[in-house]
Amino acid sequence: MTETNMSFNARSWLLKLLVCWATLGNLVQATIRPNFVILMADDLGFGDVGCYGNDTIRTPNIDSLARDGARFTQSLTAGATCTPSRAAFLTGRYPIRSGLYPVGLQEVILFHAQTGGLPPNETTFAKRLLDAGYSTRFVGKWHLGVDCSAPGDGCHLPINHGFQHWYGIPLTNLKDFGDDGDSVVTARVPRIYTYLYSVIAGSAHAAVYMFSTGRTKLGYLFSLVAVGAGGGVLFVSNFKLLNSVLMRDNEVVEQPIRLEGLTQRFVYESEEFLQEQAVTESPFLLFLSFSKVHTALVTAQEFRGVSRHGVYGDSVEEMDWAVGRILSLLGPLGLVNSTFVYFTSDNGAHLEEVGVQGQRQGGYNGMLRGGKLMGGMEGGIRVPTLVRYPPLVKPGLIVDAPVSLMDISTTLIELADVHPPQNGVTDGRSLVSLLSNSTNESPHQFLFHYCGAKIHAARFIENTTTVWKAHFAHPDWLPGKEVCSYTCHCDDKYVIWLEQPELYNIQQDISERHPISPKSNTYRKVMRTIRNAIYEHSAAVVHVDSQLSLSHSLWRPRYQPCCNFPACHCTDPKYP
Ligand SMILES: *[C@@H]1O[C@H](CO)[C@@H](O)[C@H](O)[C@H]1NC(C)=O
Ligand SMILES: *[C@@H]1O[C@H](CO)[C@@H](O)[C@H](O)[C@H]1NC(C)=O
Ligand SMILES: [Ca+2]
Repeated sequence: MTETNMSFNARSWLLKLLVCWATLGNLVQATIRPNFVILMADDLGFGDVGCYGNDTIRTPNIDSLARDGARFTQSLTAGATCTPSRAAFLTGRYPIRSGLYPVGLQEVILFHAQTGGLPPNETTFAKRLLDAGYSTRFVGKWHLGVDCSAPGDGCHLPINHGFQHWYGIPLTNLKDFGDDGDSVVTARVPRIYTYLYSVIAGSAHAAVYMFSTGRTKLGYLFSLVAVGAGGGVLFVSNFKLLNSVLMRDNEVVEQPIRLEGLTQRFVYESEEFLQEQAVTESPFLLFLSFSKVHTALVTAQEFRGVSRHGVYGDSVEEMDWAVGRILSLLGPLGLVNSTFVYFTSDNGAHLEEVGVQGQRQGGYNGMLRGGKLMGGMEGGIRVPTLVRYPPLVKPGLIVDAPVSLMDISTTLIELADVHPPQNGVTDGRSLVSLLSNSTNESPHQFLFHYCGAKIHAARFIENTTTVWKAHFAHPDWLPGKEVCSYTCHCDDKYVIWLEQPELYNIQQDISERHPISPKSNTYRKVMRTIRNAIYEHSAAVVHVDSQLSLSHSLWRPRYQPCCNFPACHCTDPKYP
């Protein structure tokens, strides 16, 4: 054999080996499908946990994910409040595409007996994983609707969106569900009772007058208005009874919810599922969606007064305990290496949240401007986000590239090796390359920061050191402050559209304190690029009707859950 021949053979042998290795790699990838544990906090701020620089709050378990996995420094939700953000998270699509945008002042689903929610034709990642053979479970807060077109059809519930079973709150935790008399309705509309009583009195008077002067049609009309307003009084004053509901699959199991110990129940339900799954062949998806740290801030007895930040801090620490319980179970079950753990928050901290005595009850967004419900304000959309998955992610990895919560859908689908395409446009991108540290570039070039149906801000990711953020609109903050009276709104009446949009290099100016001069070439060039991107994106968004429209949001008594009618009172028999 000549020398050339030999080296040729060696080369072809090496080539064969490489091909073989690559195929084997694919095979391994195809056969080992990871389990997924998704942990989602509610309203947890960017500055509320230890691994994001908070040195007075104790979150050792959440911090352990940063130590053992990846910490994202620029992870963005697709909405600055619960319902839209969660819809986008589950579908990998901007909430405008599924109709989860407000048309008035109702930014989220606020009560049970209405018909809006995540439409059944949307495909969640849970649905796709279920179709691919995953066991799926949802525990905790849903907040994406209940019924569509018949009382009790449960068509918006997790059970219709890819989860085999679920246990939790269809709505959200609300101040009204606590015991201190605080109410989100009266916080938003402080004089609601005065209004309603005035309407009742006024229209009753008018009705009497109309009847007495023989104008019976008008008389009936005014009577109807009076009765409607009376219904309003009943609804508002019984808000807790009517909406504090806990479900298992399609059944109401508790009303009103006992908030004390609820996190413990969520943990227990999750542990039960993990234990079942550890002995089965099929991979699983567990979505544990905490009702913390949204108000009402009620913790179990053993977490009361433990933190240095009042009842809010206690709630953060209780949630951290819960995260610890889940993580520490994966070890003994032998699931650490096969399980992709993701922790995030659905939106940033609610800066205006206060308790009955006016004490602050919202979280902290660190160096970021603004908070929850402020559309494109950074504090409302940049959230703590961590991933632990030992086969892919090296411990202590820090990812500075902008990513979106919408990316999780695509990432999970890729890791699970699921192929059939999703219904409609996907806005999420895979994070696999960032997580394996084979790139430090964002998978996005643009991200649009919506407030309701309108884009209030946008990001242009030029390269790893330059990320531009343009603001087109601001909330109409209280004079001299960067907060609204209780919540900001997306409705144009409550928004200031800027004549001169503001531009920042947010990669270097995290607090957005140094706007780029509008006179500069950079400003003109970058703004042109951003405007073009917005134009192209918006032109391609197919209109769908709002799920938060008035017609969806009228109170429908027939859709009202009520266990042990007419008491509307029951206690989950599993947790007596
Ligand atoms: C830590 O979080 C608490 C609770 O939100 C907040 O009040 C405090 O300012 C934060 N501290 C630091 C140093 O970030
Ligand atoms: C990133 O883009 C900016 C603005 O165009 C440019 O000044 C900078 O050199 C670029 N950096 C890299 C690493 O490409
Ligand atoms: Ca939230």
